[in-house]
Amino acid sequence: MHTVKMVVTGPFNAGKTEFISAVSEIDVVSTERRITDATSRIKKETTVAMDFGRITVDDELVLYLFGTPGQKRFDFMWEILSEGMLGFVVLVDSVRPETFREARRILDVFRSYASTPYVVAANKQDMEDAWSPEDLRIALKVQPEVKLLPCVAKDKESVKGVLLELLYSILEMTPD
Ligand SMILES: Nc1nc2c(ncn2[C@@H]2O[C@H](COP(=O)(O)OP(=O)(O)OP(=O)(O)O)[C@@H](O)[C@H]2O)c(=O)[nH]1
Ligand SMILES: [Mg+2]
Repeated sequence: MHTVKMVVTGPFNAGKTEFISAVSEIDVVSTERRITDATSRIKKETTVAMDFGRITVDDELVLYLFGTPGQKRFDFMWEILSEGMLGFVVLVDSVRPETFREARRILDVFRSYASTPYVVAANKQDMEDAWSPEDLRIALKVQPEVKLLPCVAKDKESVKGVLLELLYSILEMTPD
């Protein structure tokens, strides 16, 4: 049995908790707490430490998913959560261009932790104002060889698609 640790990161409100909840076969261990500052106008709860979920791919392979907090004040958790990861997903909130710069910063921070494969997921593609993956690639300056995938975190199949692409990239790096 092989286990693969993947980290799901991205800016505040990008959909990380939703993403892990959509595919996890166990109840997600989440650490959401009520927001008491000005960001509460965006949503009522935020991840303060981590989300944890698990998905069995087949008899041989189990994925462990760790979601990070998005708010900057909890970013001390990022490096801890990245320990031992084999790959990561950067979730982008495709409807909030004001968060794209932060998404790019997070991508660079996680790349500095480990030179593992990663994919960028353009989340909330079901929303009318969503930027297309192609436009996001330009805005975030994502290199052509990096996978930038459309995503709807509420949709299990969509999330599975993103995780499989990351898994393929990981398997390409580790022959046998
Ligand atoms: N329409 C739509 N809404 C989404 C999607 N993904 C997430 N959301 C919504 O976006 C909001 C934020 O989702 P969360 O999963 O809490 O975001 P997060 O990245 O975990 O946020 P923090 O932990 O606070 O950084 C919630 O209201 C979700 O229901 C999506 O693909 N489509
Ligand atoms: Mg969260």
